[in-house]
Amino acid sequence: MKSETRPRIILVTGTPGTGKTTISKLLAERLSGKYLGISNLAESENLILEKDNLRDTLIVDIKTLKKRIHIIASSSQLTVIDSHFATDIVSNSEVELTIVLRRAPWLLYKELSARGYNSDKIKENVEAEIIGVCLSSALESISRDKILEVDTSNKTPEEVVSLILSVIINHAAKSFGKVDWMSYPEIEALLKRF
Ligand code: DAT
Repeated sequence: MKSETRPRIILVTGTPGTGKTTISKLLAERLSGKYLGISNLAESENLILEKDNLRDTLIVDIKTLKKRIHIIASSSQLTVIDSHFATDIVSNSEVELTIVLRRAPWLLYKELSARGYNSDKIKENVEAEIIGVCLSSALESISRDKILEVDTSNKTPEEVVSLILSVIINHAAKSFGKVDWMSYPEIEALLKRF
């Protein structure tokens, strides 16, 4: 009888600039898996429904995207998916682990400014990080025992990946909900910029 192993999917989510692409690629490499960047996939396969010029963001065809992800992930033993809306595109039952990357909002501000994002887009993303939008959306669809929150601030990508590998390989305890940016003194000066 042919034995069927279900393809493994690890989601990496987080506000833009928290380090998803860097960490997902490194993690996929360490686990000999496939890296799948959802923004690139949506653009290369023409799954952009419209451009929201006001928010400088893309509206994607989620339904078709989900089907494509399913097909792509089925062709590999392990896929690391990089997307800031990752939890909308893969269901809880398909996911082994969801990693929510966090980054201190004042560092995120620097990162997004260096990218040349406009001030409204910086504000939107920094505020989303402060209130933890990506963690909330992960909690809406992914079970709590599959969520790992990692603060990438002041760590190297290698340090972040070894922390994640200690959970995946050595079953180190996962946690989330410990990040509270509002309790840091830096937040006051940052908010005054907006
Ligand atoms: P995202 O995909 O979330 O937009 P990115 O990986 O494209 O983020 O960019 C993150 C930038 O920050 C990249 O230039 C690498 C840098 N960086 C510094 N420390 C990092 C860390 N601990 N983890 C991930 N990226 C880090």
